[in-house]
Amino acid sequence: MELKASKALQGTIDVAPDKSISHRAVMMGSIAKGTTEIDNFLMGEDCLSTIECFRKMGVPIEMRGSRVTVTGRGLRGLQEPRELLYTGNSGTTTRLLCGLLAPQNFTSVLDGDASIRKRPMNRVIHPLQEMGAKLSGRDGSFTPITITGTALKGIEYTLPVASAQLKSALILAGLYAEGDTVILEPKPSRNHTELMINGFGGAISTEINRITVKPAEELYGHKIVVPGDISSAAFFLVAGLIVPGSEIRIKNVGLNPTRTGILDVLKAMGASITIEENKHNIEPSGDLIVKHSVLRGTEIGGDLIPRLIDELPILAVAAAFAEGTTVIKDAEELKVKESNRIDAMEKELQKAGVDVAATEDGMIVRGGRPVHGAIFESYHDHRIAMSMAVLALAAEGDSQIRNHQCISISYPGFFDTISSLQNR
Ligand code: SPQ
Repeated sequence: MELKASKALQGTIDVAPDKSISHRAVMMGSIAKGTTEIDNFLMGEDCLSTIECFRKMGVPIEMRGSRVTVTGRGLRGLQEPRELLYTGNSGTTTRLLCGLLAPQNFTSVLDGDASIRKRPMNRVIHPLQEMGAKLSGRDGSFTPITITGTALKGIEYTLPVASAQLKSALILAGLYAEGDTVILEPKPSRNHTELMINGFGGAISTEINRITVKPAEELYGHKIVVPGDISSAAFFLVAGLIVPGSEIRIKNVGLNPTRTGILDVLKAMGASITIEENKHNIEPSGDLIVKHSVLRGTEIGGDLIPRLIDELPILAVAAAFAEGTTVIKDAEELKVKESNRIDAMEKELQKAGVDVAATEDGMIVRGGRPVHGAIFESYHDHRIAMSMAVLALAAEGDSQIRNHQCISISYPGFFDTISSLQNR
């Protein structure tokens, strides 16, 4: 993909629907009784992998435009899949399914692509085994994972990492366990699973960092309207800030406080971003209006990290265009995403002339130097590809993004959205 320095980006856009909520809507809809209608579903490859897995377990799922209709089979109604459940590139599908499949009365095998095969699964395997689950992964902690369904018991478990995927896997297992499951989170992470299960009639309570899951009798299908993904809006927030003369309205973006760390950080960097909240649904949402701004460096760490974990690559791009130093710390989790996002961003930003140094748990970006175009690599990681594409819009000279097709994991229309802002 060839990209040039862009003129001002102007206009109103919708961004890709929320990936985390789309996955969960299919999962909950499948184990609920009755019909779940999902509007504005993300037709990205990761969420399509989730749909395929549930179809293989006998769940009728229809797709029409961006609407998905799931005919739920009830809490105990999934069927033994005849084939391996292929989770593609999706960590969310793989880890949440470990928790959901552990208490079923059948055997299943999960596997994904080359990137999934490298991502650690022991973080879900170990606590599920404590609950009595029978899971065995390649070399103990990688896919393929074989899951022999069995009865589970609730446990109290302190998460060693602030991971919404790990938390959600235990919550899903806890729905089927005997007794309560109590999860202690070191830092709050996205809570879409908790909100959605309660919306479907489950009983999950959260007191600060303590989540209690009551076993469920049955969940009931629901209508869900998926908001725009703030992780996808992030690319257009930063593009609007760094391309001179830009002004963009991003409509209907999910504003769950466990996901809005990027807004706090960009505002601390001096960004002009106005938020117009919509009427509150299960998940809050609203429009974001961003205007080109002079940015300054900042420090990003601590409790903020789980609230913006997927936005750190694009925040590193914003830091390259800011005056002064930005320090990203406490973010070692970036090493075990679709790629090692610390190493990948260090290498690619350096190609553009940015003063950046990777650290053990993040990176230091000294902004304000001229940024130029280059031939960038995606590492087959959608967020790296989109981050470097945004950098290219504000860099001097031409750029190329190699292996950019991975963008369809989370944002199939990404380049069309950019073009729509240039052709006004
Ligand atoms: O699903 P996957 O591949 O893990 O997706 C990523 C992403 O960048 O899209 C991470 F690579 O997002 C995760 C996120 O990092 C989605 C997610 C969720 O929906 O629960 C939670 C976060 O992961 P984790 O490991 O912190 O729980």
